[in-house]
Amino acid sequence: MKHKPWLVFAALFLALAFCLGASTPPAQAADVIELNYANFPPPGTFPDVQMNRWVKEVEKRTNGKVKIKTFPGGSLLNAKNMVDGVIAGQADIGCTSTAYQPGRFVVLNATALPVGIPSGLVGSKVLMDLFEKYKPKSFAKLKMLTLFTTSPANIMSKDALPTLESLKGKSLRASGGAAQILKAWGANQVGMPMPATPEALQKGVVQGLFSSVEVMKDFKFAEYCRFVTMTDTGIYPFAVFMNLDKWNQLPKDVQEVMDGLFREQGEWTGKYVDDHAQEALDWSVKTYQVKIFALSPEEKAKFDAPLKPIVDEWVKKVSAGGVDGKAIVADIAAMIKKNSAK
Ligand code: 3IO
Repeated sequence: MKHKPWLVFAALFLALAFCLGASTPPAQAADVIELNYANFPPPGTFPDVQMNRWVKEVEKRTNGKVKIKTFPGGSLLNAKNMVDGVIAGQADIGCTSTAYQPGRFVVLNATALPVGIPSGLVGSKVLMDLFEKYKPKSFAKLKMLTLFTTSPANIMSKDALPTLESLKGKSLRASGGAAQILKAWGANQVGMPMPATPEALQKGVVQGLFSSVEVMKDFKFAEYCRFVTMTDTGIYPFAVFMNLDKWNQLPKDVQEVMDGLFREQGEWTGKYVDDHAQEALDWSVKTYQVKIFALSPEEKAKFDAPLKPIVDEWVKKVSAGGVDGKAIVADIAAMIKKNSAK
């Protein structure tokens, strides 16, 4: 073997660098805890806005001790693999709509039944109350950071759908509890996560969607959907959670900052989505002359009638699986009342 003096130099250099590295006090940068946060919808949508608000508050309240890198638009994890991805540590923090896995998050998804949640703010408070009371096993491997809901769902469509009769056979997009509501109304319900909806609308796979109306502006759905029917029923629940090992490694003061944000962030988001839904409707009317149908009391009664069996059927179904559905529904009713009074 030929002698290679540069190898000796390289080895010496590395050994010296190692000794120096080990004896030098850790650099400032090493004190910063870096976390990443995966989100499924694109920038500017309400789950993205709340993510940026939370990140800013955590960085501020920990005096820069925590630095969080955000991955919106499914760039790290998407709607369907968010929860398992965070459990596996592919991201430290994740945000998803639990409606995309209705059979997995039974307790939280009960809020998406037609139980009369009047707003995103009340919905968010109810969802947090429910989580704290039931501590669902489906989140046992995660640390919950906050919870919130959308505003009540309305129908956004290419054609005018002002009556229950006009929904029959229309292909409309919805997921989770909202999907059950659409089916009860006789629409042809098509399930897909929100980020897949713009293409489905463009290609004519669906003729509209059923969700909270801030998407009219944030996803520019008003360009396709020139009609909104104000059904104001059904919400989508959202959860933001952290990998449990990551959480357990955080210093106590950082954990306290995040725990202190649990309720504040959920309520902030509920209020934001309510305000933004109204703003988006006004914008849609002004920009695209979108027509909004309010339901007359008679028409409202027609929309409500087919929804009555949904809750009872859900109670029967989950009770067979060992979940006390009746207690959950009763608790939600009481929590709506309590949180609407304030
Ligand atoms: C939603 C999801 C991503 C971005 C904006 C949004 N507004 C309402 C939702 C609710 C939802 O999850 C859905 O699929 O309709």
